[in-house]
Amino acid sequence: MSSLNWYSGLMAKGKRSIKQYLKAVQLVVEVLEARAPYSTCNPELSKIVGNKKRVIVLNKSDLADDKVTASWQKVLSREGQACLVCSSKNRSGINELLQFLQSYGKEVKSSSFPSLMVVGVPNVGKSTLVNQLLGKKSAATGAKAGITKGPQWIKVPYGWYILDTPGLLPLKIKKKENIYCLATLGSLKEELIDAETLASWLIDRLSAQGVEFYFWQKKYNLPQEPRTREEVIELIGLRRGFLEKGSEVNRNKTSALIIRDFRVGKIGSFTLEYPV
Ligand SMILES: Nc1nc2c(ncn2[C@@H]2O[C@H](COP(=O)(O)OP(=O)(O)OP(=O)(O)O)[C@@H](O)[C@H]2O)c(=O)[nH]1
Ligand SMILES: [Mg+2]
Repeated sequence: MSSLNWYSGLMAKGKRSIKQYLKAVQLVVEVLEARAPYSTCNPELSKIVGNKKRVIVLNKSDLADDKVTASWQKVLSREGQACLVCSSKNRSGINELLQFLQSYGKEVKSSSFPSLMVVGVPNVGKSTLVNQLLGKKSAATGAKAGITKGPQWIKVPYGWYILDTPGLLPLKIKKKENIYCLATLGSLKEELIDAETLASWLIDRLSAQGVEFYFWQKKYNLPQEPRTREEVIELIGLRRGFLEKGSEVNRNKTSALIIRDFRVGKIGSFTLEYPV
């Protein structure tokens, strides 16, 4: 996708800095979004990490379908790979991660304190997770991609040093499907995909997973049941009073609302990708 090109310089720099710090750490915590573990897994990161000990964290589990998350955990834990399920919002799974650090810390042979690096694509909750491990706010967080600008070292209890890193996207994302998942979850800059195109894709995606048009009526308190995805946007816009001159619905603004609502779980706990 050509509009991703301007990102490349930034991402190449991030990749180099991760490569450089990797030598100094004994563990990599790879954060994936529980709602789309496939799209939020950056194969380039996995390649850089190589044989270094790694633990996968399926974060934002509070926003995902629990059953599907459990299946993902099973699949990702194959072949001895550690995989934990966390919500950095409600702290679930954080104690398990701390226990893992405590016990793995004893195994690590290091001249000083052991250290780990938190990696992942933008907006999956890396900095929020670091703050939860720390028990207080220390890493900057935010609801859009690119909040962490440079690597930052933070010391947590249990003797570990933690390096929080900026989100890193693959330089090339081939499948439209992966790009749309990343955009829906806020891992891409908003300008990259037009809001209406993305919201329409999301409505279709949820329909394919059994979310009927009646669901939208109930969720947004619409006066009638939409019959098409266009009507979903139209009726939500009308309901919210997102009107332009001439009383036409501002579809762009309405679409942006739908995406935002999905992103923070206001629409419900839906996983976008299932393990195969
Ligand atoms: N519901 C929910 N929201 C979360 C969770 N973890 C993080 N968030 C929210 O997701 C947004 C992004 O969190 P960050 O911690 O800044 O994400 P990041 O991966 O550090 O992002 P970059 O630094 O931009 O790569 C923030 O609005 C957080 O409050 C979680 O487990 N559940
Ligand atoms: Mg961050």
